[in-house]
Amino acid sequence: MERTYLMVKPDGVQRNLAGEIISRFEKKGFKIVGLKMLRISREMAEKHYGEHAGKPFFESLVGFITSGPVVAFVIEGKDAVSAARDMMGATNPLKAAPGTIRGAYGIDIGRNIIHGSDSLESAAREISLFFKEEELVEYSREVDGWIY
Ligand code: 3AN
Repeated sequence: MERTYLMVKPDGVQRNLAGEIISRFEKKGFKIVGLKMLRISREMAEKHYGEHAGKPFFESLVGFITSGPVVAFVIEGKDAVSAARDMMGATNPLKAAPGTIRGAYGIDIGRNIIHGSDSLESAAREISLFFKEEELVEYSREVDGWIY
């Protein structure tokens, strides 16, 4: 079982898409093990997007992600990291397949609605950046192991 870090970005919250997005992961069968709304500080944003430091869009990326509240959540399940990336769609929403989250709801690469960790290593790093250990819950569901 894997865990991955997901975040409805400020544009998704502004557009009232948070519930819809969380719902897609619930309906797919992933288990939500952490969930909160927060306003990201500049310091956290620079850590989170560290790999993009120096790129031409870095300042606008940090400015955007700190511009309003986000909804951060952690899901758990089989191949969670890559499955969530597939459900999100390509970085550029205009290139994202229509059934994906970005393909369904976005147009602009700078406002692409959702973030999801791109590897198991990033997932571990991002989960610990945004969630304290005690904010993540362990629980079992009746359906664990046999239904999605
Ligand atoms: P993804 O979010 O699909 O993992 P990354 O990690 O390559 O994509 O980029 C992180 C974020 O940086 C993207 N979600 C997007 O908002 C922004 N971004 C990436 N490439 C560009 C670009 N060429 N112009 C503007 N923003 C970009």
